[in-house]
Amino acid sequence: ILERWLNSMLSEESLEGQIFTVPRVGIIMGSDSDLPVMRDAANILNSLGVPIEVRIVSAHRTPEMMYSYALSARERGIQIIIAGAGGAAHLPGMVAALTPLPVIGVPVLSSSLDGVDSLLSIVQMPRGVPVATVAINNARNAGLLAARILAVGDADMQARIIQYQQDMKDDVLRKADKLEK
Ligand code: RP5
Repeated sequence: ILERWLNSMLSEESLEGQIFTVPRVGIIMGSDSDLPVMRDAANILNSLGVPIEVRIVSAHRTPEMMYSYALSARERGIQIIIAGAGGAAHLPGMVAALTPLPVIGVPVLSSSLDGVDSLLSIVQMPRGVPVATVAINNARNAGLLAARILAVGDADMQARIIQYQQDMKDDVLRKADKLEK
């Protein structure tokens, strides 16, 4: 039920084709309050055709669930985990400690310290336990980074990323052109 509710929070088009596919990227977050930020990761991965799953898993409120999620992810076919959290953002680091999969951390903007607390909690990992940390609230980049990692062994995915880059470039050039006129 939670999965359906989370998916219904994503855009309509993003749900297409996702339901019966084995997810390659797990998107997890500490609270449903992170969803408005984390949906950007889900949407970009959906638009690139990467099957995902979206879960709420809290390091502090549901530690057992976090533990079993991190331990089972690889066996279930997940290849990359994107973990978003705010404040005392321990989720990405703890998951990275429990799985051999690459973990990408998204620091979610917190109300009192402008997200710097989230950023530092996620980025300052001890040697040996890496978390690839994107900018505060930049879940889209987390999704794009996950797609780039998958593309190393996936020519179709690489073509989609090259197309994404081309579209971005065209968009900037179009805007620059409009400004000059
Ligand atoms: C963290 O605490 C979550 O990742 C969230 O960013 C933050 C606040 O959670 P709520 O109190 O809004 O549920 O665990």
